[in-house]
Amino acid sequence: MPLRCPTMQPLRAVFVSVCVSVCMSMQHYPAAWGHYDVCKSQIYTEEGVTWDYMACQPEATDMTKYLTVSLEPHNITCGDPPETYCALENPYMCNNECDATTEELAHPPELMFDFEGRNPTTFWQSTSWKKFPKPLEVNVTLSWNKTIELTDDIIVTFESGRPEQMLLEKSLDYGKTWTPYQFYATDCLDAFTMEPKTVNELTQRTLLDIICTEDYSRGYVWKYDKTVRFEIKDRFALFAGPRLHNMASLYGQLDTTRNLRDFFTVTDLRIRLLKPATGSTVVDENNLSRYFYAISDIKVQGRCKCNLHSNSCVFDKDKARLGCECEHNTTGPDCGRCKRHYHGRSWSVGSYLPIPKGTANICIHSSHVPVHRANASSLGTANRNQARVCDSTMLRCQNGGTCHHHQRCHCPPGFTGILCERARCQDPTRCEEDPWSGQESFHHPLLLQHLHFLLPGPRGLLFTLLLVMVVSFC
Ligand SMILES: [Ca+2]
Repeated sequence: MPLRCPTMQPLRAVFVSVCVSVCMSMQHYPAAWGHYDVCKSQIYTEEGVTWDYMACQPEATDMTKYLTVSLEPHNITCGDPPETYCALENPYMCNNECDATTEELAHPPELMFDFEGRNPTTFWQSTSWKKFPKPLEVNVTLSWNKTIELTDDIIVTFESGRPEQMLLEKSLDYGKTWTPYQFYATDCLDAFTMEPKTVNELTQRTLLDIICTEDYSRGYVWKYDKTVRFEIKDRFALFAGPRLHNMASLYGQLDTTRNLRDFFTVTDLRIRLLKPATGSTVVDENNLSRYFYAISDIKVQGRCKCNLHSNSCVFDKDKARLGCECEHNTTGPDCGRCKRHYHGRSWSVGSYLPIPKGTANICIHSSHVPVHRANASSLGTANRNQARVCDSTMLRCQNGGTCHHHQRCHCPPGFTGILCERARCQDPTRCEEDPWSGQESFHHPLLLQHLHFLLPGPRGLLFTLLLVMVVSFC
């Protein structure tokens, strides 16, 4: 896991170098892949202390803490007037009371998101199907007022039987338009004229297909299987392998396929309950109190979408909304544009590639042309798809170089470097080590000098010698 290096003082920069070198050596381990939890760190180069920028994203978390829930119809919650319900499997067991005016007997929507683990469970409950044969339909809408990226399965736990027909929808535009995520039915053909499928039948090519599944609706023995899932991880696994061990492959796909990235991104989710569990092919019209919806828990794991320009997302209680704390000279709720005076080139999303640090694609000052090494990662040396190395209008290749597809500068003879900023070395015996190789700061003699200065005495010498051995080994 990359270490943070939060120092500003020149002398301590030596330690920063060590810190960065430790970071880099640790990042060889696959376990460190895909964290993207640091946006920038200070490094020591021949030009002094400077920033090294990386793609970064907030940690995944329980997103139900930040949502607002709304129901349609708005008066669909039970208890006004009070009602008594019977058990689906036993019409003579009628001991479920709902009364909105009594706290112990009320079942408001927020009980879908409270801390579970208590016994008995707490749950939201709808009115019963007293208007049968008119359909009993309820929309449960979860809104974040912010784009978020789903990172784990959506799990809805029912206290009633699982619905015989249900649709999960998503919105990417704050609820203006909706698209289906997945259909659920005891009989997909009958309910939605769709062939039943399971997520296991999806392939990389069909991952974005919207399916109808019968996995979560069948069976009368609902007491033992109460959950309905939308399988995010199984979809990830199509690229990252069954145990998600190859996240690099997934990140590569997310970088290059916008549809795929958008597939897991939402501002709102809508659970459309279309037909309650009946446990039978016929509805018992003499006891409609057996039919209703009740949900005890909804799990949504995800992270704020910050376009890889922020590792932190905060909830503003006054505005009641989440917002990214943007780095890389970006701004906006999703870090979706460059800050004022930082339009040296057009805004660009960060990139997961190259693993493990990605490419920051920072916004640069309008008057600034980046030539120093610290921006190497932000210039996108390795990402062929998202990173913009050069721009014909705003960020010119130097010394007569020409920009090709925003990806590389074609340099004239005699010049080299990402932006053709360096004279090509004619005599290798007199050339310095390539400053773009990314390793020279570890071998810099000043590093050892400063270390010995900072750690005097025999212990300092021993430490210095140990460091020399480590550096030489690297
Ligand atoms: Ca609950």
